[in-house]
Amino acid sequence: MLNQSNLIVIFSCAGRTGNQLEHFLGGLAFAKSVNRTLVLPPFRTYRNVRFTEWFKFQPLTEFHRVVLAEDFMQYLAPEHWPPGQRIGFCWHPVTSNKKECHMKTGNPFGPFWDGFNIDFDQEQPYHISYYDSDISKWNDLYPVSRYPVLAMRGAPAPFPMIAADRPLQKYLVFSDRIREEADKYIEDHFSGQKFVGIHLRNGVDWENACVSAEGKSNYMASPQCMEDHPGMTLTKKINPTVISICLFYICLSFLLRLTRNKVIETKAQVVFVATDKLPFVSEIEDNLKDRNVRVFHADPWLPIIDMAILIESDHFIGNCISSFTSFVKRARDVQSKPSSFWGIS
Ligand code: GFB
Repeated sequence: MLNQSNLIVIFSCAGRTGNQLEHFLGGLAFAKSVNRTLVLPPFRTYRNVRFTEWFKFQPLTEFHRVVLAEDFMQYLAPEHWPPGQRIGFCWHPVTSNKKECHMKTGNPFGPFWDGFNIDFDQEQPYHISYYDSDISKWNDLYPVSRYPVLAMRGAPAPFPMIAADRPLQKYLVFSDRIREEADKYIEDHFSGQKFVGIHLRNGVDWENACVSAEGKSNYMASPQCMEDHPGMTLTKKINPTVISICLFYICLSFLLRLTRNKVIETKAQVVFVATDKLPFVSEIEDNLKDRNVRVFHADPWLPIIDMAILIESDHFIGNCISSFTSFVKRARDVQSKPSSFWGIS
């Protein structure tokens, strides 16, 4: 397998965990549509995290040809993409006459490529949109014979990903290490018990996001819940005629009510809270005292462990505009597990 020259290297590490995973799946769909082998990039935390630290390699091969970035650099790059011939591609609107891609400008871009000692000899903006990503257009412009490797600054795919690509999630299977760590938490704390998993976003970046989202019908990951509610807008106000995605930030009683409803509906004995900041453990526990429900908050060293636990819950409540939620929701959808969103019950 490691002898081909129609490859695509996509830096899909813009943003944090949920963002990166969403970009990755968009890139995977794109690689398939242009029939180029996808180089599996590391994820970016404070370091480059080898793709297989988080996900298995094999399931992805059932969808498309892939090669690990580390293998690509060791075995293929010296022949097909040697220093001196490294072009960095990026998307600019057709109206733009910018000539640069700034492939390595800033963090995490610089450290990502530096992790492989990659420098670019040339930068080349492209203007084809994802929706035109048929093989002929790309091959006419960038034939494999001349461009054996396309290295891109970001996935040439929309963010959030298009609904049709969401089922690709099924090819993202956690590595044994991530699976075992999440399973161990469940085993040690509430083995065999039904649980409702909830995702709370209430850090300072979310406060700002809530302000920016106000009144919009589309913001960040919101298509995941807004697409079924045409004409509705995002708001943090309490208003039954609109979706109130940020509501729980200011209205704890709403959070408690929906959590309680889902606990009763699923006959859960446990609530598992994943959050970037405030878990409201005692508030949720007090509100469910009559049902003897226990509330857990793991605060794991890796956010992806929270995701892996949430995916296992009997019911999941997520945040409509969060891509962290999107990952969990997509993974549950492909397993036909039920989920709902704050503000939409
Ligand atoms: O995953 P992410 O892209 O989702 O970024 P959003 C949110 C980050 O916050 C995660 C932490 O990668 C984690 O580092 N985080 C959020 C959590 N929820 C949890 C949780 O339940 N458990 C743990 N352990 N960590 C976007 C950001 O976030 O929100 C943008 O990507 C920006 O940079 C925007 O900040 C407002 O889509 O929710």
